Amino acid sequence: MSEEGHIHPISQIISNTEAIFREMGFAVASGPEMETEYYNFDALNIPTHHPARDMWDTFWIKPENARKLLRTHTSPVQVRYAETHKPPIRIIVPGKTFRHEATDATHEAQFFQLEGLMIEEDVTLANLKFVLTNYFEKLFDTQTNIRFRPSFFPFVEPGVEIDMSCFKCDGSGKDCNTCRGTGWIEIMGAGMVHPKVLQAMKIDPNKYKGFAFGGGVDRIAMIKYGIDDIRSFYSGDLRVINQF
Ligand code: 2U9
Repeated sequence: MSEEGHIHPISQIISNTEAIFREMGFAVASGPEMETEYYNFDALNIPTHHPARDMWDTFWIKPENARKLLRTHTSPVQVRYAETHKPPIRIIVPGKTFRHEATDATHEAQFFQLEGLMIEEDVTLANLKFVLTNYFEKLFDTQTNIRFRPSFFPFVEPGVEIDMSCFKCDGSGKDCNTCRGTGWIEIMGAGMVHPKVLQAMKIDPNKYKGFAFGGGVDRIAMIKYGIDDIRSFYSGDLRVINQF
């Protein structure tokens, strides 16, 4: 076996993603992993009593009354970016995120997210559809369709779940492990940025609109490479990692 090192599969997804979005005029932004309650929750229209704020879902930094935490999504980076940049804004934010939860095959207490934000005068979900279709086509190297299903996230209105067409089969394969014969793969959430979130970023919701999306990089890597246990990425077992 070769002794040469190589790039971790999660890092491969992130660098391919950055290249694809840069071609579409998106900048890549980053920010702190330790956040304040304001940037992680309040600015994103997540109500005070939302269960995500619970000490069982979020790692709070001691002393708890300092209201600092490990970010549960990369969304605070978009809020910070909007404080220092005027629209038009086109950014993606890949980065490490944290949830205080039990680990199993599809959950880790530490994982990677990919979020994106585009704010201009006339942005719609049609633009989101184009941008994400192009992203999936380049990342999975195949012709792709996407569909929206109605959903809810406090920071967007309307909110949608995004499915991409299966890149392994045409939907007729009942035994397809990737889409379980449905032809569709749940890949991300998205929506139009909520007016209250635009206001928190000091952007006039009457003048500007924006779309935002978010998903797990680990999940994208698991789908792309057919990995069924998220813990494989962090186990340090070279027999797993060297396959990708
Ligand atoms: C700003 C405004 C809006 C980012 C978004 C989602 C929908 C979403 C989850 C997918 C699975 C997180 O990894 S996950 O647990 N996220 O569905 N994220 S819209 O919306 C934003 C972000 C920043 C300023």
